[in-house]
Amino acid sequence: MAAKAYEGKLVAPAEARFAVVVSRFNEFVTSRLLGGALDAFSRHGVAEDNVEVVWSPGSFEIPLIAQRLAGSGRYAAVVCLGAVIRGGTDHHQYIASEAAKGIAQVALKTGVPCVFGVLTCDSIEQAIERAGAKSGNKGADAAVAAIEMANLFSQLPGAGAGS
Ligand code: INI
Repeated sequence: MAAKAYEGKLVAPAEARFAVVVSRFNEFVTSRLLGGALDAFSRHGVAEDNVEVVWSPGSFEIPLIAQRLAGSGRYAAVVCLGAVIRGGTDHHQYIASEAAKGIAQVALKTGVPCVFGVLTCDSIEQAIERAGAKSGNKGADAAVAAIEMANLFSQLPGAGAGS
C-alpha cells in the first residue's frame, strides 16, 4: 500500500508573506543572522515585498512580537532570530528558555509556523561561527525551514492563518 505522504518543498507558496522578528541585543551577531535569512528568502524566489522585518529589544520579547504577527493572519510563517550568549550569571538561561518556550507556544496557539533561529551560545566566538562563519548561518537555515513549513502547510488539510 502506498500511503499518501506530505512533504514540504523548499518553494514558497505563491504570494506567501513571511515575517522576521530579530533581536537588537547582540546586534553584531543578529544582523548577520538577518542578512542570512533575507539572502535565503531571496535565493528561494521570495519577493522582497513579501518579507517584513520587525526588531525586538531582546530575545525575551520575541515571543510577544511573534504572537502579534502570527495572530494577524498576514504571514505564512514567522522567523525568530536572536543571540543569547552566556554571561557571568545565569541570566541568559532564563532568556533562552523563555524565548524557546514562548516561540513554541505562539506557534501552537496560533497555528502559524514560528521558526526558532535564536542562537544559545557559551561564547561570542560560538555565536559568530553560527552567524555566517564556519558553522553556516542559522538565520539562513531558519528562513529555509520557514519556507518548508509554509509549503507543507499549504498542502496539509485544515488550512490555518496566512496559508
Ligand atoms: N537578550 C538577548 O537577546 N541575548 C542575551 O544574551 C541577553 N542577555 O544575556 O542579557 C539578552 N538580554 C535582554 C533580554 O532579552 C530583554 O530584552 C531584557 O531583559 C528586557 O526585558
